[in-house]
Parts: sequence; structure tokens; C-alpha cells
Amino acid sequence: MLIRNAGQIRSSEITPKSVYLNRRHFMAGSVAALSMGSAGVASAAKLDLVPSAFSTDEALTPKEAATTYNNFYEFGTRKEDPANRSSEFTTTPWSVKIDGLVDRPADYALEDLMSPHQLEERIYRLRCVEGWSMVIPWAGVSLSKILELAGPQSGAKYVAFETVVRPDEMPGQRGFGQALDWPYVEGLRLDEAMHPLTLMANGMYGEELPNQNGAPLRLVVPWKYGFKSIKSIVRITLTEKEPPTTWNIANPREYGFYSNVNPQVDHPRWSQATERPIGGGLGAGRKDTLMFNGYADEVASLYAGMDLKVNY
Ligand SMILES: Nc1nc2c(c(=O)[nH]1)N[C@H]1C(S)=C(S)[C@@H](COP(=O)(O)O)O[C@H]1N2
Ligand SMILES: [Mo]
Repeated sequence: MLIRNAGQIRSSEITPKSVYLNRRHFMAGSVAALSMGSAGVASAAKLDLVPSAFSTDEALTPKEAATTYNNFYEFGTRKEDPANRSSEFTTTPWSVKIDGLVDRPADYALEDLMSPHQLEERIYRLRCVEGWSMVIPWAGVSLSKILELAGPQSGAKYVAFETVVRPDEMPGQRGFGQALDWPYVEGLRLDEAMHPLTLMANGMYGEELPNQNGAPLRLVVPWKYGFKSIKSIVRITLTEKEPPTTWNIANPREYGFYSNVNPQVDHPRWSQATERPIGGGLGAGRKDTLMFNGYADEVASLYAGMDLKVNY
């Protein structure tokens, strides 16, 4: 059941050019950060990254757009809320409880989860169920490496994830009329979680994650709608049964457990056939949405024989 062979990506998806261009972009960024540093302005920590063969070669969403147009309801439901209302959120120290059906259940310090691995830069498309998309250079490691530290047991069939609950620091978690039940919870089948594309990210655009994008640690599952990519994770539980998920609890008719990007299965209230690239600039119109968000060659086999209209 554990997928260890990452060598199945089509060579057309291996993109030395975009990685090279991106490196140049980071080098320019580093110089800027250094000069700002000398002026006493704090800048986010640069990460030491190696490029990944999983990257798409599409044009990156501008960082400004990816860090100001967010869904992170713990900070509010408007797109600008997470950027505007997350500055009080503290992410050090941080630990993640890994429990359930694992050989080594423990509270793992963030450093102990991420530092043993060489961080990769992976440029992934992110497709929100609302109909917009971005292309983001994430930093992180395959979730499988994190799970292997804890040692999944043979009875484990699913992985459940939980976001931090901290009403003092998260304005969307206090007061009347809160948008969702907290904690935000998500889940994957174990084979989805162990798939090499499934990323545990601690950075983007070469730096540590900004609070609004899910600092210090968030999931990125590129072939599923964005809401599966749960932010600011504090707990990972290996289970035998399919775990509850936040948007399925909120509206089971509209949001299923699988939530694979699928242009042929419409949302009950809108089509999923096309998408609007965020920050695409003038002339960047809607694009066709691709099956499994363009990752069909890698992940379609996970769903062989399943009716994707039923398992939406
Ligand atoms: N804890 C938590 N995780 C979350 C959300 C949220 O509201 N709370 N929103 C999800 C949705 S709908 C999307 S599209 C992505 C957005 O990630 P981004 O803001 O980094 O682009 O985060 C997902 N993860
Ligand atoms: Mo989303």
C-alpha cells in the first residue's frame, strides 16, 4: 500500500526552465532581503530547497495575489481577512500530535518533522471549489515521509487532520455567527496520503509560509479541491474508519469526502468545467479545468472502478 516510487511523472512535467527562472527570482529576492536586512526590516526566513520533478511549468501566480486572496475561515470569510487579521497568530513553538494507529505516537516538534528531510520546491496548481485557481511554488516534503516517522500500522486505512483552535489569535473563531465548526478537520484515504504528490508544506515562494497561507505547516493535495489542503495542522490521526471532514459536515450534499477536481461533475450550484486564474493579469481569461487538476496520469489509478459522481 505504501507508494515509494516517485518516478512515474511524465517527462513533459519536469521543468528545468521554470525551476531555473524561479531560482533567478529567488536570487533577486535574496539580494533584496539582504539589503532590507541591513536597513533593519524583518524578512521571512529563506529556505534551502531542491527542485522537484513534480513541478508544473505553468506561469506562477504573483506572490502578492497568493498571499492576499485566501480562504482561511479561522481569520474570517472575506478573501482579504486572512492577510489582514492574522498578524497576532503565533507559530513558535509548534508541535503536531501524531496518534491513532501508529507505532510511535507522540507530540512531534515541528523541527523534528521537517528538518530530517531535504525540503523540495514543488510548483503545484491549486484549484478552489469556488472556481478560481493559482500556481504556487510550495516548499515541503511528501507527507509519506512524515507519516513514516510515526509508523502507520497495518490496520490504518485513513488519515485525519486537525487545525489549531485558538480564538484569542483567530478572530474567525470568536463571537457570533461563526462560519464553521472548529477545529477545521480534513481527511484522506491512507493511499492518497502516502502518494508522493501529497505534500506537507512549510513554505512558499522560497520562504516560510505566511500566517494567511497556513503557517507553520499545511497540507497540499494538488488533485483535490483546495479545501482538502488543511492549514496550521496540530494533529494527525491514523484511523480505521473514514474521518469526518469540515465541508462535508457543513454541507454534505455539496461537498464529499473525496473532492477530487473533476470538470465532469458539477457542484450542485455551479459548473466546475472552467476556472479563473487569480492574478493572471490582463487578457488571462478562464481556462478549462483538467481532470484531477492535471494530475490524472499520477492519481487516476487510485480511483479505478469507483463512480466519481457518487464518490464526489
Ligand atoms: N484550517 C483551514 N484550512 C483551509 C481553509 C480554511 O478555511 N481553514 N480553507 C481551504 C480552502 S477552501 C482553500 S481554497 C485553501 C486556500 O489555500 P491558500 O489560501 O494558501 O491559497 O486552503 C484550505 N485550507
Ligand atoms: Mo477553496
